[in-house]
Amino acid sequence: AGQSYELLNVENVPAYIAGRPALARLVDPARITRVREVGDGNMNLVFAVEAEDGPGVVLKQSMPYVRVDPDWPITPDRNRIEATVLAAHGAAAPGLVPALYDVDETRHVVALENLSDHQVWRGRLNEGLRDEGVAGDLGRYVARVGFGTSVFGLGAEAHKAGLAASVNPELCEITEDLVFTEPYIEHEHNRILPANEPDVAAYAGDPGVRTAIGLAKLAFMTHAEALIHGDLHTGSVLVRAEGPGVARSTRAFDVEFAFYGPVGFDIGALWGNYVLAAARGFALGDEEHAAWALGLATRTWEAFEAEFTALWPERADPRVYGDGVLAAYLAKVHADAAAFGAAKAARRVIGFSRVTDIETLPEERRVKAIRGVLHAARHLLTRPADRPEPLFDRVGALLSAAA
Ligand code: SR1
Ligand code: MG
Repeated sequence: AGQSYELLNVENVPAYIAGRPALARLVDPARITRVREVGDGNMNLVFAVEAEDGPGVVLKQSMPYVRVDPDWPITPDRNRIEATVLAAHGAAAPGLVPALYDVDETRHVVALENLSDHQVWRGRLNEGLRDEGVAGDLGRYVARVGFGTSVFGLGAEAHKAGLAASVNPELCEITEDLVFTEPYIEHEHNRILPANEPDVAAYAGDPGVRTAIGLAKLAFMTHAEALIHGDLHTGSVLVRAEGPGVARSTRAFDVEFAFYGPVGFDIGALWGNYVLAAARGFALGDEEHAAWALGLATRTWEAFEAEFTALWPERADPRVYGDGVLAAYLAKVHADAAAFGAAKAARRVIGFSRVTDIETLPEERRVKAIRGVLHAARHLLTRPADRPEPLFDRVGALLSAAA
């Protein structure tokens, strides 16, 4: 794809910082000690900048294409969208996203808080580490954003303005295709191990699954409830573990897929990734870790429900939105999350963009883990009305049986 602006690299980052007054005040270009390319996502370039004194900075630059596939054009304006959303999420959920320092709409760079003392949660889960409190922090994050950017939190006028300012059609189309369409059709993006072909055929060919996925896609495309994260998997979460003299810190990052969508999509993204983490645990014979990972679904849900309920008295129009509406809305988010969680787990074992939880397993174990994930996804799609405990008890039984 054509590109009319200079990309960052480890050599030109100091000069870039020198040319941005807001950054040069934060990091003296002459005192930079190290620049590392640390991006491990599919989309962007990410550089961590360390300085002799001070906390440094992270620079994230969007190209006009997908990082892992330069033949796939995509708007670099995703970078500006990310900055706008980060500011809104930072206001709604202080301390749960990285701080935003600078936005460069010409070279499509955002400057963010350097969180090098944090690690990506997916990696920690893969190592079998159990960070207590993170799932609850994320439930609170989704609740604060889900309330604070909604009609409930903003009132009618500001909600409409927020919605109009946050349309993100190209990134939404990626999700519509990769999560809700491609895994259910023959597509060149799909990669299926021969031993899993019958599993995928049974899952994607199930009429109940197909109807539930179709309805989930419709909800994703039309339910403009709040300015959701839009890609809240465990690789979009940074964690600093609690230790002597160190407080736990949880930050949701990478909000470029954000748009006004259904709040259950963010809860579901977490649930789907807990299922993947649990499938890995069962495949490796670590039932204890698998059970812990599945228990995170309840931790996230309970924290979400408690925080949203605590915010409810602040709602804009209590004349109409009474407590019956709260109960019914929470039930809707829960049911949505089950379907979205299934879609998010299944896409990672059928389609484009895989996850290390599954991909780093030896092939024989991977086949079983994928089978378990598809059984679990089918259950989540066809029994969405259950509460988390029984729903995820059954999910655990299905994952364990497949392993
Ligand atoms: C082009 S790859 C896009 C995927 O990576 C992101 O993390 C999202 O999950 C998206 O579906
Ligand atoms: Mg990402």
